[in-house]
Amino acid sequence: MTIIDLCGEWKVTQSGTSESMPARVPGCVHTDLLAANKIEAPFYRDNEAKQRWIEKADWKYTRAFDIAPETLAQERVLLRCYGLDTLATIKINGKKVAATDNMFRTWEFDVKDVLQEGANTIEVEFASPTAYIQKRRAERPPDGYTGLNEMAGYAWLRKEPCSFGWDWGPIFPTCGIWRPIQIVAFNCARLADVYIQQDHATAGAVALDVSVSAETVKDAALTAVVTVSFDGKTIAEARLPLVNGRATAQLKINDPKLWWPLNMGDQPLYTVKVDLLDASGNILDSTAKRIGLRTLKLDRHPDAFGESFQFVVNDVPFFAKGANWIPADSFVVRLTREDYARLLKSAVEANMNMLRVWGGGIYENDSFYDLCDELGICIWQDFIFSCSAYPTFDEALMANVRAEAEDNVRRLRHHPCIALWCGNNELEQYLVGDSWQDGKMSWEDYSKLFDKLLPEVVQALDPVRDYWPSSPHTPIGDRSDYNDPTCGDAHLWAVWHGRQPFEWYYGCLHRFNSEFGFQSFPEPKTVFGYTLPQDRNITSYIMEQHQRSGTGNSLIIQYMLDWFRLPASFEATLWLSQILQGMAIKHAVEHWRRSMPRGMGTLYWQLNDCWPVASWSSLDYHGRWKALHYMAKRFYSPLLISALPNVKKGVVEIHVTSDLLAAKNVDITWNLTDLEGNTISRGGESIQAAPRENMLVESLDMQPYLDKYGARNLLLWMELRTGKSIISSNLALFARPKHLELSDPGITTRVAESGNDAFTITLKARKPALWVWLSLKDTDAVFSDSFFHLSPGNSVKITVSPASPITRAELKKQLIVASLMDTYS
Ligand code: BMA
Repeated sequence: MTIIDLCGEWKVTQSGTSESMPARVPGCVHTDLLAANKIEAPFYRDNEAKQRWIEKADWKYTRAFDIAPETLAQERVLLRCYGLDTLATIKINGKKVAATDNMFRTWEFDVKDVLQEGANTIEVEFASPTAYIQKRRAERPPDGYTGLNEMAGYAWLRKEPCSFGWDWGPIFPTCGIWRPIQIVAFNCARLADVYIQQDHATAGAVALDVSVSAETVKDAALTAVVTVSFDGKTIAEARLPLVNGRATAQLKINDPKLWWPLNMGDQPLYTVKVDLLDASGNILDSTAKRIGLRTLKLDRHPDAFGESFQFVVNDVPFFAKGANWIPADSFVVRLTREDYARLLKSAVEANMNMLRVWGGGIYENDSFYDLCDELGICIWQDFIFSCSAYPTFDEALMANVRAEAEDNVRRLRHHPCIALWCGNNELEQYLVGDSWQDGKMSWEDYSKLFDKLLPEVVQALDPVRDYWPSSPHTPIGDRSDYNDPTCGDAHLWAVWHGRQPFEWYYGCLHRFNSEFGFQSFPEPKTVFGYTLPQDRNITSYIMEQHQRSGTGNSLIIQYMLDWFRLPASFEATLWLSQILQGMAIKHAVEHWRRSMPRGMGTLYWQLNDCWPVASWSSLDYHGRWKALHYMAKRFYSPLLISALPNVKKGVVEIHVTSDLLAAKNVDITWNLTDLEGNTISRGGESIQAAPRENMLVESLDMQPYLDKYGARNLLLWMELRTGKSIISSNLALFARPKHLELSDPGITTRVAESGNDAFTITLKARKPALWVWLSLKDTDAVFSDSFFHLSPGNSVKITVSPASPITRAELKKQLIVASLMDTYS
């Protein structure tokens, strides 16, 4: 097989003009214009609005390439495009090869007849996606519902929905050859498909069925050689003839090393290689897939609360802890494996074992799923349909979607990380109703796609994986009655969109919370990157341009005033918004972890950002950790100590939640102090934390202390240790922090080098210091902890390896240590 890579240098021209500029493939027109200095940085201030002309134009990509006579002489010669975004017309040597209309498909076209020996040219012209969706809308009015920030009509085009704007994302519907493109030439036959099935029924072994199918150009005797290797060593091999282009190899792996999600075990990966041989033993084609040996199911069975909704890996149910993933850049083409690794490793550091690839973005790149396999992050994978009625009455769209679903299920099904296929995001919630004329889909139209077409594809190509029609979805009773607390998954938005207080979460006992969230601003460093000094007020035009959730900034302030004093400066407002966000999600997650096994998962909205913006993310566009991410690291800890204070009843419950697979002996202590840090009462006990359970360890009678000191003068500090190490710590308040008369905590810091460009920062406080955070003025750094509480007398050691090496003196100069009190003045 000959493969000619067509990636690299191309030229791009705006259609109807003659000036061309250099282009990169894979790439997109916005990044090409940026590289050619034709546009300013798209995310800076309000440049987005000035760049909307780009999406209205058509763009032509061209390049020349050579074809050797022996390539052209092969029996089949194809053009293979792994991703064309989106409305492409392809010509080779001036002759039209094809037109495409789906960015999520892999396209192949026979090009033997249009190619010539020697010099050839290829041209891929992209038509304006926005002109197209406007045209389709006009043909079949009115629209299905679209949110405030999304361009209406995006449901007509199989293109990343959020590129048309979202309530956290800008409008950059770009175009380009966004994944590799190549010429493929072969004789006789090639591999058409390889599907690997695992059977775990026998103890001590895993049986693999490797089904191979070939596409043949002519009759020929073909052989498949299948090898399984682990750690570079071949551990199983089979060699078998293909009959009618098919063969299934059966291999056995003894003493299998099982794949586990994060914190449950390791992530061993096996490689399954398939070679296709002709009668003389020549290799015609080969492929390799990395697999993990595990079973991973969504378990739904009737139980005391209704119907369970829990993921079960290797027969062990586990609490899913994580967040929702959106495209990590408005220009997804510039994401590298390193970018994915940085974000996914941050997810791991925050103890996340599951992410939901949300249906308004893209089916992610292979490297994303490879990394999740390696890191033990399970993936809830939505098909890419979100927040709109879809015109499923359009036969051509349905055929297009079927091909897209088949491509992506085939591409991704070998990944051990994938836990679930889900039909769509939030369509059942409010988009299905009487008719298209109401801006909604009928249930009949909805069912065609989400109850029939997509589950059919999953059943045919990946039958062992579960399919879930929508998120959220309720499987019992009236399905339009979403967010049923007894079954299914829930998107709980009364906090934030519904303006309910954080305590609202305590009334929710859903089975699986796949979305809930609260916004914050990014940190000053990030905000300074998209603003000028005169923009630095949260009500400025530019700050509001970088806020897409309606009146989001005023909502942040509304909640802030419920909890905190009005911050004294712009920067303090940014930081305090992060603390507020962290608290909202901490309330929710700790409550739902305590509710296990009734509730078996929390995926907060949202992990990451696609540009610098005020949003629900815990990692900003640059991957900088917001307060929420540090708090997630603590509230997602496998062993968690948490408190549930009830001032009205005069009690506080102390809980220990364990996600561990085995019982663990732990020591827990609590220390009730006044605001000066003087101990009023303390206690502790040693317990055995039951595996995968929540335990109410203690109900402390607080009435005497509330009577004597008042709710505004009490702090309850809790710690959970195994041996000498503190595994989890927490603080309970009995009044809103704004009402606490805190004193200056008098924090002191000591900085020591700890080798390999890392430092240890020792912090001490004279008085209780709440939400102590660290940052470096000009250098990026993730600290071992931040946004924690410091009790007097205790010293806390924080480690840090700045992103770019700096000296101790430089670190000391840049180091900012602050706490709640610093937002007051
Ligand atoms: C959800 C998501 C997104 C949205 C988020 C915040 O429901 O599915 O569509 O961005 O809420 O509003």
